[in-house]
Amino acid sequence: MDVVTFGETMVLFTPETTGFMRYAHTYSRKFGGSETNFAIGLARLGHRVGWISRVGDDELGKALLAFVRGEGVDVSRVRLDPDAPTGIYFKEIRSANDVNVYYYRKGSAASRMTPGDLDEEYLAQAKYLFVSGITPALSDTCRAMTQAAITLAKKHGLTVVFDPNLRKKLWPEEQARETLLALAAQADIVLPGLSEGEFLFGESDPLKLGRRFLEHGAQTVVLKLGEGGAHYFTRETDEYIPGYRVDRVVDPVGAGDGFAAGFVSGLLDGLPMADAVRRANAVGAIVTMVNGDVEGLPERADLKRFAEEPNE
Ligand code: KDG
Repeated sequence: MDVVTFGETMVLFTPETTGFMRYAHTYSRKFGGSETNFAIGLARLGHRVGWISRVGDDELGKALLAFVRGEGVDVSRVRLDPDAPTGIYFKEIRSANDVNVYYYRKGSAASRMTPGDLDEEYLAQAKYLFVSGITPALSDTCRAMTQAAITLAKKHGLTVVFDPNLRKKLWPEEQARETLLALAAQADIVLPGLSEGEFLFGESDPLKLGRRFLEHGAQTVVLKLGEGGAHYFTRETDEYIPGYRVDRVVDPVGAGDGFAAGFVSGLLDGLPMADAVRRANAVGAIVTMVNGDVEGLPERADLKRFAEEPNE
């Protein structure tokens, strides 16, 4: 396994019509969750990736599991929980700039995960652990699991990649800030968006923000600037990498996970930091052109077409 991740994936219903969801009568059924969006992104680029989770032992949970498995992600560590349902979320796209998500996930199977859901041997053989700031927001036991995963990853020499993925609907702001800062301090690589950085450090200047994350503990920080691209910072250097122009954004949800997949894929391929960030920008941009959290994630040939990357 190159990468292991853990967290909740939900059944995603999207109205077939735009505008207020209250008027929608028909919905498409998809699946979405930050960590599987990321994992599927890596699998499409040919990497080996495993996902640890729980889903309900129900029809939707089985469909979700079959979907993620079918995308080439190892789901051997996912448990079916007979006592709790699979989480659901709705995505209302009023316009590309006005997307709302509505969660029905309280008490879901995944929110009942504990440190006991982690398999130490399984984690130990990977190179990277991807941690999303969504998991610690789900419950106290998920928060404990997140910390336990990082501790195990460090024990076994994995590189810990952390995306703060701030979701204000899930928890009180003060608790979110405190927890996400504590996790960022332990990660090797942090992938914050500009607004997440502002939320965590009260700093909006990208250059100062990048350095704040480094001082806080990370070895590498890649600050996501949306359409503007990204700026990476290491102990030695920093560089701004421009983004790609997208003709029409259809659905921005999942772009950050695609960005993370592109970046880690670049690192796994041994690319220099600037090129890994370029790949991250490309994957993130491609994702926005397609409706769905994962449907737009590119394969190597798509990346080559979009970003003139070599098609290895
Ligand atoms: O990054 C996209 C995710 O936010 C989406 O797939 C759903 O995992 C999700 C969440 O918790 O919002």
